[in-house]
Amino acid sequence: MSERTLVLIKPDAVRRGLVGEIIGRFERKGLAIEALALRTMDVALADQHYAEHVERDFYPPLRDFMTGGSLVSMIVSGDEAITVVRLLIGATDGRKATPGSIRGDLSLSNRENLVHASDSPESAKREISLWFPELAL
Ligand code: 3AN
Repeated sequence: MSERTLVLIKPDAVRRGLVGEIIGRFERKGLAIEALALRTMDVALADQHYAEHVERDFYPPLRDFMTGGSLVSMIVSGDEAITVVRLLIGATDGRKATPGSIRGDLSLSNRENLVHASDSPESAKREISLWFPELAL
């Protein structure tokens, strides 16, 4: 039943000093941190990570934002972790995300929305192998 998911605590969250707040929510839920790194995303990794978005109008500003500062990459695990983490972070647009979720409580933006998390088992597998190739299964 235990699943692994790839979580990024985005540069806006690092700049705002929200890393501990966000990790704390995952820990208090009962999820486990299997791997964690502070790093930056270069353009090549951004193009791979966001492969489904690279042709979209919104991609250049998204890429600039995601490559513009340190972020925290993590593998988070636990029972149904992929779904549970998506529920904890809330809807993509922080203005519409439900209060109680990370974005609903802490973000007022569709782009600067603090956290990324894999949206399916296929995405989790692909993203873990991109960010933590040494830990891919
Ligand atoms: P999530 O992080 O909720 O999985 P994705 O991966 O679909 O959302 O989108 C990643 C980022 O791409 C969003 N945070 C947002 O900045 C941007 N984005 C996605 N879809 C749109 C859209 N339709 N219009 C504008 N920006 C978008």
